[in-house]
Amino acid sequence: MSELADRHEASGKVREIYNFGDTMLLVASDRISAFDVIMPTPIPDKGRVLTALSAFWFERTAELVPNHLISIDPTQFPAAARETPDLAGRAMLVKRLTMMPIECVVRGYLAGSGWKDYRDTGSICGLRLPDGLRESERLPRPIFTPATKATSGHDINIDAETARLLVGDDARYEMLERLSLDLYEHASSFARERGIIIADTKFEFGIDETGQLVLADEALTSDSSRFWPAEGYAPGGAQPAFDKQFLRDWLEAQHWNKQPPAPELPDDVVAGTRGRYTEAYQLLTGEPFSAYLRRNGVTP
Ligand code: Q0Z
Repeated sequence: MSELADRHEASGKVREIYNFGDTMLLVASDRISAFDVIMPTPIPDKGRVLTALSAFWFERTAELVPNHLISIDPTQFPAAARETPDLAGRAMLVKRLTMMPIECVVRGYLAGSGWKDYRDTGSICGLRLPDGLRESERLPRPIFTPATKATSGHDINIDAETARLLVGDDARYEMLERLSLDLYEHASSFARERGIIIADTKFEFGIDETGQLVLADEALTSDSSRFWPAEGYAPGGAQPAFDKQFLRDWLEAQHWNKQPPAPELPDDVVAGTRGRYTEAYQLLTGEPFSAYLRRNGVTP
């Protein structure tokens, strides 16, 4: 077994955590899920695009809130992680924090569970919204809609009172809300000018050794957010996902029953989906994804 495998700490659906004591390595794989099922075929560089986007946003938002990123440069990684070639560009060395027990979700548009809750109750997380809003409509202003990390499956929306109790400190809860709204405002306006609507996004925060709130996990990626192409945006129905719509459309046409195992993906679907991820990177950062790969020593 490799030195790295000995340090494995946790697995997400498409990511892994390795333990280095006060630091940890977050590794984004090329696995992709659709309709809540992991595909048997990876999307080359998908994990690198998501790591690149997180690193881009951490740099751009460092003036708003400190974040957990130490480095994506493998020469800065602990020895046990330095030599694993596939890690280049897809791994983040981060500071270990004490994580907050809520997911900090911000919604600027009415989609997903937010749309369903609004349609059924007129509210999301106890926040009353105007009547007559349509699916995917832009909200009068972005809203903070906390959720809890469900042990199995999807997050559970909670009201502010429940979230306050979980956080245990009103001032800290209000700081999480303010930071989340500020981050969303900054990132969504930046992205919108570049052709991407960030309909909603989920932040995770932790507390460092000095008691300060720190932005953690991945941030403002298409896995932690809904990215929609601004071109063709049309409220009144579901919007296509910037990254996964090509794959979803192909899967729908296969009449797959959405139970595992998913069908193997043909080369054109893999290439088309990879192209959506790299296009999102290029639109947001203004540089071709190949520049990120070269800068970070990723060799074919
Ligand atoms: C993030 C997750 C992943 C599985 C724990 N800086 C931090 N300090 C302490 N804990 C975390 C972080 Cl980012 C932490 N997760 C989410 C990520 C695989 C689960 F890559 N869990």
